[in-house]
Amino acid sequence: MSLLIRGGTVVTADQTFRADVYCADGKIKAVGETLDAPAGAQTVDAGGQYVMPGGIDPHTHMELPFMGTVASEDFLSGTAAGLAGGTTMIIDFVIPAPNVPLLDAYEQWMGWAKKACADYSFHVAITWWSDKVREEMGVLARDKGVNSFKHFMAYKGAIMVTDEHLLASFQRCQELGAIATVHAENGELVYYLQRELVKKGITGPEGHPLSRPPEVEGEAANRVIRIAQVIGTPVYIVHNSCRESVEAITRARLEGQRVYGEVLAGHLLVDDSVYRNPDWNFAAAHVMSPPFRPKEHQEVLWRGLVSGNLQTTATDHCCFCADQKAMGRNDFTRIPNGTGGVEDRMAVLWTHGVGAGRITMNEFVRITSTNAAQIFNIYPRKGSISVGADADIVVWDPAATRTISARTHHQKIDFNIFEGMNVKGVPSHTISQGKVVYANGKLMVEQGAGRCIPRPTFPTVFEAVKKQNEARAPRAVPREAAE
Ligand code: DUC
Ligand code: ZN
Ligand code: ZN
Repeated sequence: MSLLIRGGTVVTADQTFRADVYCADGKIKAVGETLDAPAGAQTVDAGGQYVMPGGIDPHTHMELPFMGTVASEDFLSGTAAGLAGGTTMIIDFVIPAPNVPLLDAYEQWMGWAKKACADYSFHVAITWWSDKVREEMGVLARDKGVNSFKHFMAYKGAIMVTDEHLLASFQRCQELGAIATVHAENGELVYYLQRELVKKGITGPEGHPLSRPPEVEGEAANRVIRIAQVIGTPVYIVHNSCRESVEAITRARLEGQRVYGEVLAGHLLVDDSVYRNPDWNFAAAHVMSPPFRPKEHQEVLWRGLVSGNLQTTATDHCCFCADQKAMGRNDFTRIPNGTGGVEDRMAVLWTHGVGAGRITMNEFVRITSTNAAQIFNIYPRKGSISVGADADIVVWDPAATRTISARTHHQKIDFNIFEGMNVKGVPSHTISQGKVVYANGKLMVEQGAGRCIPRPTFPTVFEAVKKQNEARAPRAVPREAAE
């Protein structure tokens, strides 16, 4: 099975050039100005279009059991929707309930993901702590290709970790050369504010953003950055939504700390007015954490991407339909948190990023694919158009348009936070492992074709951070030895 993508302009994180791309056996075999199609090869005409690395969404939650229900999008429908939008790989999360062994949860998620039609990988969440957790982190890192562990600083009484356990896990990450990722919101403050609001009779979705103001996110971001600094471990903060956390990341990066920041397509474009909509269902459909913010935060997020202080874009794709959201009809704290977006991220970012003149095409590739591949250590297998890379490619038609709608999207959710948005620039073809799986509006996916992509740990970066820390810290010498 071979494929020639002919006549397009290749756009990567650092170059734009005219080239054909030849793929066989799931890999890119040649990139050159005029390539001949071998006998039997399928051809895709990319004339007038851009040929880019397929998108990587580093933050999704397919079929997640959460807040008393299960996310409606499964691994097959979710990866298919991603492919329809030009995303060829997701990194999802194994989230063990407290006291559940990490490896049991990992196997459970692996079982669910077997039906995926595009490649995937897993971060694993640390929701409790014991010697066994410590040991299983090692097994996951060494034998299962897990190089990132997630920590929820919110969701008290459920999956939130204490600072004590966060610290223990960060130390273990440092030993293993695995990256610590964090949902940064102060869970105690959220819990306190939720109770206060409900006491005052504020029980509708308008209470959601009031219970999670930017200060709650900023405090947690600052705290976790300092914890990571003291432990001497790199840290990746997911879904930064506001000025406060972007400032914390920027400050730390200026100090030379290895801190990475992700932003969601939704936070760049949807603002908090949605929670004041008189239609309860509409407002509840937007309940996710962190919440959508007042408009002024959006420009800060865009600037974060342009300056490089934020490196990746994601969706936190975690779908709940109206009947599930209704669980919180009388109490906003019980509305399942989550929205969709895996299908729309690329088009929305192209339109409002490249189309609006905020970012270049190369920056688009960086923030939708290459940076995630580099940070999570799967580059250049993913995130590049180069010989030897996986043939995960999107052929992007910059002139084509689409109006986003829940009526026409492929996502398994009855709502779309970008409803009615006109996007200019959409995929004409998506290629996964060298096969055309989406062409001009038609999906041709194969259940189970997706593979779990191992991500090796990166101890050398960690050695550098450790040395840098030792050089900076005052020498810890016992008093007698110093005398
Ligand atoms: N936020 C959400 O909105 N949903 C899933 C988990 C999260 O952190
Ligand atoms: Zn989160
Ligand atoms: Zn999430």
